[in-house]
Formats: sequence, structure tokens, C-alpha cells
Amino acid sequence: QPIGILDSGVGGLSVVREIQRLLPAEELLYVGDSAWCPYGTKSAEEIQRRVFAIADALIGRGCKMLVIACNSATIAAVEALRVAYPLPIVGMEPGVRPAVERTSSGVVGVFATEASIRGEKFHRLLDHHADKVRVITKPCPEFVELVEAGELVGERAVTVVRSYVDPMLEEGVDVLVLGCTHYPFLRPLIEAAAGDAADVIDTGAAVARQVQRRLEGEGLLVVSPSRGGLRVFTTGDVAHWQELAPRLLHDDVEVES
Ligand code: DGN
Repeated sequence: QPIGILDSGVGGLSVVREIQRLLPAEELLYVGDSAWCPYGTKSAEEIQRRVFAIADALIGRGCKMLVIACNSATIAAVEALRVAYPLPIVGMEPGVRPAVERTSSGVVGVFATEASIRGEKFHRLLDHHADKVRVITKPCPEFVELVEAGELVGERAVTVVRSYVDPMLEEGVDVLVLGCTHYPFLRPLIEAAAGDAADVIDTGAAVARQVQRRLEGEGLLVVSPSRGGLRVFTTGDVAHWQELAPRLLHDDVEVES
């Protein structure tokens, strides 16, 4: 039985990479909802409608677990999904907790989408740490555009990334959290812009470990020496995805509609 993974676009492939690294024997089915991308600027209701439609499709294909590889979709829909479906569902964590543990300046920067930042779940998390650190949040819609376009290097990408990172450094931020699954694909540029001033954190690997724990706990983990497979589906432009997905995954993959 496969693990079903979804995102608004190619961002969740950053989580797929981590799951493949940790659990190479698992079969993965990925849906990137590019026709409705970005989720980051949509209402919680709209995001929920899309996520439920994709969850139905993945469960219809026999998935044993869902991974919501999108912070915006997690914040908007994970609790409703858990009520609606009996299978294990793993969502993204925005990484605020590890950042709070790591900061020495007491100022943490969180890049995430507008939808994530205005979500109640996110506010509860921030309130919880408010006495210890100052958390500065910033939506980066242009990061999602760059990644969806496959523009991960070059002068425009460098300039855009700096325009988000520099103001964070000016505020004294020493830990930068990538709270959207698209952003890790720009990590080399974000790290270059941050230099020695700030560490960069993303939670893809932690989410992969959570997937492993849940599968183990439910007795659903595949134990096999052979490699599992990955099928990638998009609601968007298959030809564009066919060029982009192998580049992001550093692996051959056939994209289906
Ligand atoms: N990848 C998504 C996230 O983690 O929030 C959303 C990106 C978007 O749709 N703006």
C-alpha cells in the first residue's frame, strides 16, 4: 500500500526527498495541485475543499497514510481530515520549536505563507513561545513563484531571496525557519544570503521521521531490501512538471495528469 503525499505544487517534493532517504522501500503517490497553486493566499475553506478532493483520490488508490506536505494545507485542514478519515495523517510542523531552542539572540525569523501565518494553529504555537523569544514572521509568495517556475539559481532568484533575508538579519534574527515546503529548494540561496549571521532550519527530515514512527506504530512500515517507487501526479501542466520534477528530485520520474 502506498503513502499518499500532497501539496499545492512542487513544494512537497522537498518532503518526498526526505521520506525516500529515510524509507526507501515505501511506495509513494504524490499529488501536486498546481492548477490551484498557490494555496498560500487562499482562504482556509478553499484550501480544505482542495485537500479533501485530493485526499479522496489518494485514498481511492489504496493509500495507507496521508502526508500533508504543505504547511498551509496542514494548518487549514489537518484537524478536519483527521476527523473525516480513519487512516494515519501526518502534517507539517513549522519548526518554531527547534528554532526557539537554537537561538542565542532571542530573535527568530519564520518564512511561511500568509495562510499559515494567519492560521490559529500557528498562533497557538507562537503564543506558547512568546515569553522566551521574539518571532518575526514573513510570507514569501515570490519564493513559491520561483520554485514553481524552476528558477532556483540566477540573478533574479538571488536578488529576491536577499530582499527577504536581509531585513530579517537587520532585526537581529539568528535562526531562520523555512515554514513552507517550497522554500527548501531555495535553501542554498537562503543560506548564502544569511552567511554566518543565521542558521537555516526546515522540518522535512523531522516530518519523514514522524512518518516512520507512525508507520511503525500502526504496523504499516514496509520492511524490504528492494526500492519502493514514486508516482507523481499534477493537476497542472504535465510538460512543465516533467521538466521540473526530475530536477528537484535529482532522479528520473514520470509525471502523470
Ligand atoms: N507549499 C505550501 C506550504 O508549505 O505552505 C504552500 C505554497 C503555496 O501554495 N503558496
